[in-house]
Amino acid sequence: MKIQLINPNTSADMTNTMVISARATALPSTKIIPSTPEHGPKSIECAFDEAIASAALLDLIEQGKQQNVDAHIIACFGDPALDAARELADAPVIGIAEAAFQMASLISYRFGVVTTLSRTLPASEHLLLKYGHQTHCCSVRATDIPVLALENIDNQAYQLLKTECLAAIKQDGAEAIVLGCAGMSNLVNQLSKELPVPIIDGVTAAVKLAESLHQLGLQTSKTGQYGKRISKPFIGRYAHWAP
Ligand code: 5HY
Repeated sequence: MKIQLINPNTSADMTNTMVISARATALPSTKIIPSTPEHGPKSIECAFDEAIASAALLDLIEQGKQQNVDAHIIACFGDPALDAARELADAPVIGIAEAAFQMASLISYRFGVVTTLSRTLPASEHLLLKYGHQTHCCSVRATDIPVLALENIDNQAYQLLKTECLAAIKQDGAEAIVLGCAGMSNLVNQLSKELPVPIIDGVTAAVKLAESLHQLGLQTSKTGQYGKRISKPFIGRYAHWAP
């Protein structure tokens, strides 16, 4: 199968990191096709960044469609434009936050989320509510490590991340930890060795969910919410979305 792995921010280094994690997890027969926008913020850390990144992301979903991919992954923990992408795509579209929450809820009764900036905590809380996981999530913690600092994470930042994971486990009762950024996918193996609970990275969780849906022959439902978008004139720089 072909999986389009979209990094919605414009950091090519971050795309490379997640591609390595995805390829290491995918079946040998799965092809991972990386996709990074040419325009937009270098990292997505607030609602403004997310709004600007979303339009470019939808262009990438359309490109993936033209390449006949079998699944699209939106590899940013805010799951930007996920519903819009599902309106556009026929193949499954998987957001890494939703994928990680789903996986965590299968293997733990209560899980914690450890993310980057405190600024992004409400975004994670909002997604937990939206997806109905709030009763099983007992902890949402920030490290205040900026997304781009993860590209070359130093020991001090790594220890900070580990400390917050431990606090989620010991103080908040987390039985599994969801890592709250696509740029943390290369840290999951080391953290898994050093922490006493399962550690879940959304990128690799999304790859395995995409493979499962493909093997089951399941596509995005085109009835109701994810039905085709309403056809209408679009003008200016968005004219390519006109019928
Ligand atoms: C992400 N931002 O996964 C999110 C994480 C965050 O550019 N890639 C980003 O901190 O919200």
